Amino acid sequence: MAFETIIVDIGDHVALITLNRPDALNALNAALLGELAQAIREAGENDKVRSIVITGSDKAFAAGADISEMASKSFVDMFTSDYMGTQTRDLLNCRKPIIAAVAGYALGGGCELAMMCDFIIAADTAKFGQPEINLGVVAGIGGSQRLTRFVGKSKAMDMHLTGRFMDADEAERSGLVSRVVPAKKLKDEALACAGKIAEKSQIATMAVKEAVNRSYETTLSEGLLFERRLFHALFATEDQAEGMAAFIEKREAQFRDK
Ligand code: CO8
Repeated sequence: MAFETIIVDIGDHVALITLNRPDALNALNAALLGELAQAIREAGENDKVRSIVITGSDKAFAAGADISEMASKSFVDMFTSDYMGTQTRDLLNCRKPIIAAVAGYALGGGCELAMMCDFIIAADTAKFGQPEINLGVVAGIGGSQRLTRFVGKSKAMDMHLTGRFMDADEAERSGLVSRVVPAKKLKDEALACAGKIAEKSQIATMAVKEAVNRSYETTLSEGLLFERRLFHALFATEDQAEGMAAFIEKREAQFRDK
C-alpha cells in the first residue's frame, strides 16, 4: 500500500522508514502514526526484513505531536479514542531491532518516538526536548517515564519543567543516544549499523531485545534469572552451535535462524 506521510524502502534485509510531513516538521498526527504502525507491523511480518531504521529529514526527526490536530480536542475525545495508544503499542510490540536515526528536532512526541526505538543514533545537528510544558500539558507517549530512565531524574525534570532542548553532545553524554555522527553520514551510518545487526542470528537479536527491555520492568534478581534462562535456551539453537564453531574455526558465522 502507498503511504502518504511516510516513505518505506525495503533494502537488503533493512527497512528504512522515513517520516515525511516536511511542511509540519514531521509532526506526528494520527495519520502518520497509523501509517508508521502499519509499516512496522508489515516489516515485522516480512521475512526479508531483519532490522528497521526510522528517520526524518535534515531539519526534523519529528517536532512533536501535531498541535493543530490536538488543539480543539476535549478530554472525552482523547480518552475514548485512546489517542495514539494503539499505534504506539504496535511499535513497541515489534520484535525486530529498530534504530532511530535523528537529525534536527526530536521534540515532544518526536523525542518519545525516538526513545521507543531500541536505540538512537544522532546527527551532530540533533536537538532533543520535551517542551509540552509550554503548551500547558505533559508528555503523553512515554517522555516522563523513558527520559527519566535514560538520563536520570534531575536532567529529566530539568527538560520537562523548563522545556529546554538538549543538543547531540549533551544527549550522548547523558546516555540518551548511543552515538553521534556527522549529519551528512547519519543515514549511511544508521543503515550500516542496521545491516550489521541483520547479519546476526535473529533468534539472538530477539532475545537481546527481550532481555534488555525486561530490565525496565523487573527487579535485578528476576532480570538476571530471565537473562540466564534465555542464555541457556539459546543452546537449543543451531545458531549457537554455528556461532561458537565459527569462532573456533576462525571463520565468519553463517546464521540460519534455527
Ligand atoms: N505540530 C504541528 N505543526 C508543527 C509542529 C507541531 N508539533 N512543529 C512545527 N510545526 C509546523 C509549524 O506550525 C510550521 O507550519 P507553518 O509553516 O504552516 O506555519 C512548520 O511546522 C515549520 O515550523 P516553524 O515555522 O515553527 O519552524 P522554526 O524553525 O521556526 O521552529 C520549532 C522549529 C522550534 C521545532 C518549532 O516549530 C516548535 O517549537 N514546534 C513545536 C514543538 C513542540 O511544542 N512540540 C511538542 C508538541 S506536544 C507533544 O508532542 C505531545 C506528545 C504526546 C502526544 C501523545 C498523545 C497521547
